[in-house]
Order: sequence, then C-alpha cells, then structure tokens
Amino acid sequence: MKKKIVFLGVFALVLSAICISTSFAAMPDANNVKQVHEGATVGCTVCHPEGNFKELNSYGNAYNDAGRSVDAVKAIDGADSDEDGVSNYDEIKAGTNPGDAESN
Ligand SMILES: [Ca+2]
Ligand SMILES: [Ca+2]
Repeated sequence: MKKKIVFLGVFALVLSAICISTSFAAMPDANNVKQVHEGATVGCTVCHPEGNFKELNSYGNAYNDAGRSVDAVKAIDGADSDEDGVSNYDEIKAGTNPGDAESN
C-alpha cells in the first residue's frame, strides 16, 4: 500500500512537471501577442483549442506559419483566421478568441 502511494506521488510530480514545462514553452508566443497588443489578456486558447494544447487552432496555425514571432503577430493581425467576420487584431483587442469562430 505504501509503495502505491509513493508511486502515485511520484507520478503526480512527473505529470505536473510535464504540464508546467509545456506551459512555459508556449509563454514566449503568448508574450509576442501581448507585446503587439499591450494590455491584452492572452492565454493558451488563443493558439490552442480548449483542453487540447497539443493541437493548434486556426490562429495558432497562422501564427506558426508566419514564423512565431512579434512580426508574425503583426503580419496576421489583419487576417480573420477563424473566418468569423472579425479580424485577429479586433478580436485580441476585444478579448475574443481569434482562433475560435464561436467567439467574436
Ligand atoms: Ca476572427
Ligand atoms: Ca473568433
């Protein structure tokens, strides 16, 4: 019983470390968006579907294709990556999701 508890504790620690390192890996990208859109609230779901951070949404794909940089954010600002009728720029400024057509 004690071995199972120790195993589960170690497993939880390793899983936490993986989750934290994955989040930090994406932080430069979120910071690139924040640098262009000062004051914007930018989370993981700007580039990833909710609950699936291994995939990219339409905005994440556009940002990735443009080179994952501050210049990439600027280059795709005028586009409407999720085709909901609102530009990426306007969505980020408004706090809606530029990679989710249901959010506008
Ligand atoms: Ca849009
Ligand atoms: Ca949207």
